[in-house]
Amino acid sequence: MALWDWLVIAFSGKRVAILGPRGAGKTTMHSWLREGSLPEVYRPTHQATKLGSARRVVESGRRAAKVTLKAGTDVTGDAMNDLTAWRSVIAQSDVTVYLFDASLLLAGDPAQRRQLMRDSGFIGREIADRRRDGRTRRMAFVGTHCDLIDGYVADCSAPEFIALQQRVLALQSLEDARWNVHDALGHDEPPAVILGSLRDPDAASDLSYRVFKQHFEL
Ligand SMILES: Nc1nc2c(ncn2[C@@H]2O[C@H](COP(=O)(O)OP(=O)(O)OP(=O)(O)O)[C@@H](O)[C@H]2O)c(=O)[nH]1
Ligand SMILES: [Mg+2]
Repeated sequence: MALWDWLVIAFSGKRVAILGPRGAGKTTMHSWLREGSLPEVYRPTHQATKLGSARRVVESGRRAAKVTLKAGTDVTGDAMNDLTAWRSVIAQSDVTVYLFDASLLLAGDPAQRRQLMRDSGFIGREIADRRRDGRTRRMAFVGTHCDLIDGYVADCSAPEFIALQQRVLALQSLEDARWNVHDALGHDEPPAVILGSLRDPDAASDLSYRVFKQHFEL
């Protein structure tokens, strides 16, 4: 059964929902943004957890962004059982970040693909239902675990990185998932796909910078 984990944080006054399948890196990213450290071991999130407020500086090389994280909730569970919780997360968020394991998706993992389709369909419907609530919603798909892909280089201006991005963008499942939310969002372009890794602090810092500062300009 599909398990979902949700966390909502307030980012410079914006509320951010971090969603995605099991093991995609939600707790890791949350821990990085809130505490500046990465969990030592993988502990699957089993139940909703309250998150306190925190101040953080997100750094990437010489660049730094100050962020204040307000209190939020880290929710997990079977999509069918946790419907109310994650629905309310989407309803409250300005920015939705959907994490997926890019190495699994690229390897053709059927579970990752199925969940991507199901999740994006659900998110699209939820956003569409709230189109007239006065909030401008934005979304990005963020591929983690790229460090596990053969030949991965972390420098996003390198030809190898750009080639990988093209391979991922060419995946039909990701294309379909982006279109699942495109109409609901009502923007000209379907949501962006941002690739990286949460394997170590440097990688996590770089990826969060590119997602939250460069892309969403939060
Ligand atoms: N190599 C590598 N490992 C990663 C990356 N992102 C996360 N991980 C690892 O993957 C495992 C799962 O990460 P979590 O952040 O706990 O995943 P989650 O999305 O919270 O998963 P659930 O709570 O089960 O839904 C952890 O061991 C992380 O250290 C990545 O980009 N690269
Ligand atoms: Mg988790």
